Amino acid sequence: MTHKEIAVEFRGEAEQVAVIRLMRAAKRNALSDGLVLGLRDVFMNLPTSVRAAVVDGDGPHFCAGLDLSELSERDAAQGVLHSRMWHEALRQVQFGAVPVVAALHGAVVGGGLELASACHIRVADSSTFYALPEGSRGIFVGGGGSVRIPRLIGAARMADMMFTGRVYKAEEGERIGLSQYLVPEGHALDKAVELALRIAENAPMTNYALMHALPRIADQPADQGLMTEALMAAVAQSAPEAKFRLQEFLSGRAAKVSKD
Ligand code: 1HE
Repeated sequence: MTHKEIAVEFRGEAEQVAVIRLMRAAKRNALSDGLVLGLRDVFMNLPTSVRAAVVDGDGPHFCAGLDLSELSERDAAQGVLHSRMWHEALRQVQFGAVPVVAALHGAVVGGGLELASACHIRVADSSTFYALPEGSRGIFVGGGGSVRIPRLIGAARMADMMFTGRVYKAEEGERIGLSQYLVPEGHALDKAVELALRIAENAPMTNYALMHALPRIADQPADQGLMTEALMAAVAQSAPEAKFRLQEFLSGRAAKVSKD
């Protein structure tokens, strides 16, 4: 599946990592409807060789959010459908086939932050800044931001960003949980690919559990979460690959945990 504003390239000896890059730098990778649908299609049609993905943005900014030039004469019903289109596209990112690492730099704003927050890991370089300018544009988030962003930083911080136009710089973003990694300017893609290659080595059922069970367990009441955890743990450990990996450790052939 190809799209004129999305480049897809593969990394790793077995092409196990897909790098998916927004290619609309002249418009700061603003997400037009076509681009949102293109992202959905790319994530739905990744080759079976792919075990992890990276999302990147061409040019100095990751993504300027919704393409504001398209936000014109929508009525309420069209607005609902538009938001639901974003939800479906970003569902394919969060609950698609493989874990996704976002390589952030420059502006990660509005719908760009909604896209980043649908990814499983965020790596930011020091040029990154985060904002939710919806508040000052007279609109609300519509790409899943009100669900996903509070789970990263809390509803109070998200409300502050929208009430006051607060912009978080890269270091603050890492401190409050917008990114899990902070790297020097220009190094986000390399770090994201390194992490994706590492993720691609995991047993598929482990990655599946982290993508599909963990966020649902986190949303369940504790008692139900513990039951779901037990079921997921039993499924994961019964996979042949899990048995093989445990044997490798017990016979001294697998890497130990190391702090270096
Ligand atoms: C755009 C967009 C856009 C840039 N839609 N065209 N998002 C925002 O409110 C953020 C709006 N953008 C900005 O604040 C700035 O553009 C940036 C901080 C991201 C980058 O600044 P800069 O100086 O590098 O670029 P620029 O000169 O502002 O923009 C370059 C071009 O991109 C220019 O077009 P040109 O034809 O004059 O060259 C801009 O108009 C265009 N551009 N951002 C359309 N967002 C599911 S609901 C989600 C709701 C939201 O995401 S609301 C938040 C929208």
